[in-house]
Amino acid sequence: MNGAESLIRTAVAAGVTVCFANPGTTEMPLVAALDSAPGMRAVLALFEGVCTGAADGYARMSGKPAMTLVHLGPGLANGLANLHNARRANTPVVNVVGDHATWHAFADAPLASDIVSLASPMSGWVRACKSALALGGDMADAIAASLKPPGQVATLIVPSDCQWDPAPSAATPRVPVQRAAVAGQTVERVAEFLRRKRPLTILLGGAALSEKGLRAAARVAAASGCKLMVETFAARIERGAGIPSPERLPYFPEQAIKALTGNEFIVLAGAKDPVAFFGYQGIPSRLVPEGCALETLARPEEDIVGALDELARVLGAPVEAPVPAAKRPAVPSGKLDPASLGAALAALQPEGAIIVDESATSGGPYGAMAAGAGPHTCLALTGGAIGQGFPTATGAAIACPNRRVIALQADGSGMYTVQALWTQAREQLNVTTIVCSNRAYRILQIEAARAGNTEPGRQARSLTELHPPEIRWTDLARGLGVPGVRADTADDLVKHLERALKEPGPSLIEAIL
Ligand SMILES: Cc1ncc(C[n+]2csc(CCOP(=O)(O)OP(=O)(O)O)c2C)c(N)n1
Repeated sequence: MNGAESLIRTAVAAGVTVCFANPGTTEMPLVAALDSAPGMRAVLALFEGVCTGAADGYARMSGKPAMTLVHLGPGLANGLANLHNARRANTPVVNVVGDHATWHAFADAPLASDIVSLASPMSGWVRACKSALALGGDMADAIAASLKPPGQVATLIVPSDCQWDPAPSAATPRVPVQRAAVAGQTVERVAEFLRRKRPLTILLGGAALSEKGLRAAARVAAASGCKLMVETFAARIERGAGIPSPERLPYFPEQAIKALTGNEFIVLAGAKDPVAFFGYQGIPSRLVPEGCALETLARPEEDIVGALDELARVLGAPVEAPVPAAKRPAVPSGKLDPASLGAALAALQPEGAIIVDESATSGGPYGAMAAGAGPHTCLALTGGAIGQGFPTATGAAIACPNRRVIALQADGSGMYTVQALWTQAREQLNVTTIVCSNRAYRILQIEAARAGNTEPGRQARSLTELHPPEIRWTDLARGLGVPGVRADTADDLVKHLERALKEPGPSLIEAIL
C-alpha cells in the first residue's frame, strides 16, 4: 500500500465515501488510489468552487463530510469562496490539497505557493502531511477535526511523495467529539426569565432548526408566550406542514432591529449574536436593541436540541405545540414575477424536497408560501459569497438520491459556478433548477437606491445590469448536458415545473422575471 491508498482507505473506514475532485499532476497517486481502494465515489467537478460547494451541500444533507481533492494553492484558491460559505454554515468538509513532493519544494516551481496561508482563513484545522507513514493518521485526524461540533472545514495538504511512498496501513477512525450538554443552571436561568412573562424572543440557529429543535422551541413558546425567530440565512432548516415555522429575522438591519425592538430579553439558541450583514452609515452593527439583555441558552457547538427539550420540560410545556396546517397556494396563472414564481414552487414542490435557495431578491415571497407545503428542507447561502447554489444542489442530490432537489437560483449568482450543471448531467442527479432571470444584480441596484443613488450613471448601471448581451440559460444548460426550457408566464412555469419534477435527472427552467 502507498500513502494515497492509506488515505483513501482511512477515509472510507471513517464513513467518508464521496470525493468531489478536480485533480492535477500532484494528485495523481490519489487519483489512482480511488480505484484500488474500494468504497469511494469520485465525482469530477469542472471548477474547484463546485467541489467545495458540493461538499458543503453533501454534508449539510448527510451529516457526514465529503472530501474534496484539489490541485495545489491555485486549485484551493478557486474553491475558497464556497469554503467560506461552508465555514459560516459550520459544515464538516475535508479538503485534500495536493502539493509538490517535499524534496521539490526548494525549487519554487511555477505552481508552488503558500498553501497553509491560503487555507487558514477558511479552515478550522490545517495540517501539511510530512510522510507517507503519517498520511493515514493525518486523514483520520482531519476527518475527526471536521466533525468537531458544530462542524468545520479541515484542510490536509499532501505532498506527492507522501502519496506515492509506501505506507503500512490505513488508520482507524478517531472517536468523534460529542456536543457538550448545556449546564442545568443555564437552562434554569433562561427558564427564570421566561417565567417573568416579559417580552422575550428566542433566536434559533444551527441544530435548533432541525425538526426536533423546532418542535422543542415551539413547546417552550407555547408554555411561556415568548416569541421565536430563526436566523436569517440558515445552513439547513426543516419546514412545511406539521413543522413549527417561526418568523425569519429580516435581512436589512433597519427591519431586523425593528423586529427585535420591544424585547427585554433575547435568548440565543444555536444562533450567534445577530449583526447587520454590512455596516451602513448611521445604523448599528449589532441588531439587539439598546437596553435589551442578551442571554445564551446554547452555543452552536453545544447540544442545542437537548437544551431546548430540557427548557420545555422545566417549564411544564405541552407535549405538542401548534404547527402550520397543510395549505398550499393556488397554482398561479398570468404574469411571472417573484410572487407567482414562489406560488408555483410552493404549490408543486413534492414532499421531501430539498430547496437550495440562492434566489437573492427573487425568492422573498416563496418562504411564507411554503410553510404549509409538504415537509421539506431548505439550505440557504450562509456566508454571502455568491455562487453556492448550483454546487450545493449538486452535493445535496448526491447525499439524498431519493429526494428531489430544487435549486432556486438567481441568475447573476448562478453564473459564478454554472459548471456544476455538467456534473449534475454526468451523475444524472435529480436536481430541478429554476433560474430567476431578472437580468440584473438587483440587490446591488436596491443597495444603490438605499444609499440615495437613485439615478446611477451609465457606468454604475452597466455594473448592475446583466444585459446586453442576454444570457441564454436554456442554451447554456443544454451545452452542459442539462435540458433547459424557458418560462415567460406563470402558466409556462407551472407546466414546465410539473413535468420536470416528474422526470429523473437534472433539468433547468429559465423563469423570465
Ligand atoms: C463572491 C461574491 N462576489 C460578489 C458579491 C457581491 N454581490 C452580492 S449580490 C450580487 C449580485 C446578485 O445578483 P443576482 O444573483 O442576479 O441576484 P439579484 O440581486 O438580481 O436577485 C453581487 C455581485 C458577493 N456577494 N459574493
